[in-house]
Amino acid sequence: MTPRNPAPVWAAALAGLTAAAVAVGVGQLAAGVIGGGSSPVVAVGGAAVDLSPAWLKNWAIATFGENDKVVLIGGIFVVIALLAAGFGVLARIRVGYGRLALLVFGVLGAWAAATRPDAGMLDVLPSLLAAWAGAATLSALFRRLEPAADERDAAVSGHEPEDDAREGAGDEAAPDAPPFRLEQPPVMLAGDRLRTIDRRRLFTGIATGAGVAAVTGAAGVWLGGRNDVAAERAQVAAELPKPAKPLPPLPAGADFKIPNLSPFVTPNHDFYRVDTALALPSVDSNTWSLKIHGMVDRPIELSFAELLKRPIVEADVTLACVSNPVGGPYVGNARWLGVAMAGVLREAGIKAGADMLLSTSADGWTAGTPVEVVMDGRDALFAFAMNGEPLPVAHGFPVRQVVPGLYGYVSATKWVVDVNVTRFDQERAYWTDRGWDAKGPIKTQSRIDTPRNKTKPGRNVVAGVAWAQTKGIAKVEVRVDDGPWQVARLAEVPGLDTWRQWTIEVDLTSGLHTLSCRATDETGETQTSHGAPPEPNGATGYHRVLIETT
Ligand SMILES: Nc1nc2c(c(=O)[nH]1)N[C@H]1C(S)=C(S)[C@@H](COP(=O)(O)O)O[C@H]1N2
Ligand SMILES: [Mo]
Repeated sequence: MTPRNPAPVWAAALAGLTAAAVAVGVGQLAAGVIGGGSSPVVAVGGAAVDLSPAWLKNWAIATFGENDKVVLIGGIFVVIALLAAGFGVLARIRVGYGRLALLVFGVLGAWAAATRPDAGMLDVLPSLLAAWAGAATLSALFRRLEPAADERDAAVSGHEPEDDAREGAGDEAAPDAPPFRLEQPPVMLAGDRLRTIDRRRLFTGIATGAGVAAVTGAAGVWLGGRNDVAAERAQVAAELPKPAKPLPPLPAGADFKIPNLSPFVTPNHDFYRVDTALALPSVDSNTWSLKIHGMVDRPIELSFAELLKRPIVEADVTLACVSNPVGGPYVGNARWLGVAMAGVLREAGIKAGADMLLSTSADGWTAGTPVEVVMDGRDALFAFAMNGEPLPVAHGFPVRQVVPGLYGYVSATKWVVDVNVTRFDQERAYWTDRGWDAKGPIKTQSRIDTPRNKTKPGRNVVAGVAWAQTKGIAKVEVRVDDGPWQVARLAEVPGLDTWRQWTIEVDLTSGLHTLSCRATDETGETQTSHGAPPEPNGATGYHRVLIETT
């Protein structure tokens, strides 16, 4: 179609970008004011996470690791920018088209926000307000792209009075605009294009838009930050209950303290994080509750205070992510405080035939855990503290599940609010619908932490960790190239549910060498040498590292 507005493409694209920036800023501000309501960008990102195919998600986790969310948000901004520039160019044909495109985008954002599992009624507002602000900005900027009134008269171009760009312009509407639509002969359009725009007016408009975007965006982020649960965490920290049977201190021999070897206890701030939450759920411990329902004799609802009045269990448990490749970083060990899941479930009374605990988080993520695993006596917990402090928000404040021996995706629900006692043949959990097995017992694994790439020839300390939660590690062996397997020295462990440090000294000649390790668990089973990717139920194979000695 022939552009009606004479503005050059670059100016129109800039106007579109500015409109989108204002839209994002206003959306952020609205989300901050509403509170808990996610910003349009986060809502769209969250929907993208849930709707994207499993292979794409797995690729993102494998490629970007814990930065996957940053990359996603960055990608969304790039897409928004490209679309917005396009909307601006579209608006040259008719400003109304550009506005309509922004509006459609806003409705999509509202839809994304409304269909988030933790959505409230108000969550559609930020996207709609954003679209409205973006459309208004686009109109205002396009008014500035029009030629000045005198030039317009001179060109006798029959500028149309109902042109969308002029709508609501008030002060800028041509006073003598004819109340009917003039047909524009093509020749006059050609004349239109010859007219130049007033760059000064355009740039002051864009600068104003950028200012509005920056101020609203920053205010929104600041307001959103006030919704965090730092105060509630501090309150929980002050009243952290004591375990009924405190664990003895960790054995001194649990940690070799070898440089570059993972410490036995992973500090909370170093603990790996894997979840689908783009914006961390802010769950207030004072209003949190946990519902146990479904195939039970007596449904239960527990407040945080009621949970903490139950016998408190302390347990050392190593969590592992099913997405962890062999040798990867998604494993961590902590000392947890929590309440035995089995006790709560026994009180509710699990009905015969139930074999699945479908737990749901505040943000709608789900995990399906076998009933028999949780009830078999292991330290399966509704945990509220990690290494002596309330759960960090990123790790599930106020309450998460911790189940020794199961990968996180089938057990470790953070921000848990609901447990439906049900059957595997009736319900499916989040990752089960995305190509991963319904049940995910952790596989025996071992990892070389040091050295990782370069070292000196001669005697070298090799060290790492190995894990076989609920079974325990009985042996770790290391070999250099195709040499004999040599048995490593094992650190002490407080129980069977944690990883175990190991170390060995080996002689390395100068040149390239491959170090491999393998673990044997206390049931006598050695991890398989068969290499398999994480999907669908956990990676297998020996960890190998290529070392250069110089
Ligand atoms: N609410 C919620 N809980 C969740 C997840 C999630 O995406 N959402 N991811 C699970 C997965 S896949 C793992 S491996 C563990 C990771 O726990 P961490 O982030 O505390 O290390 O949390 C589990 N709990
Ligand atoms: Mo995971």
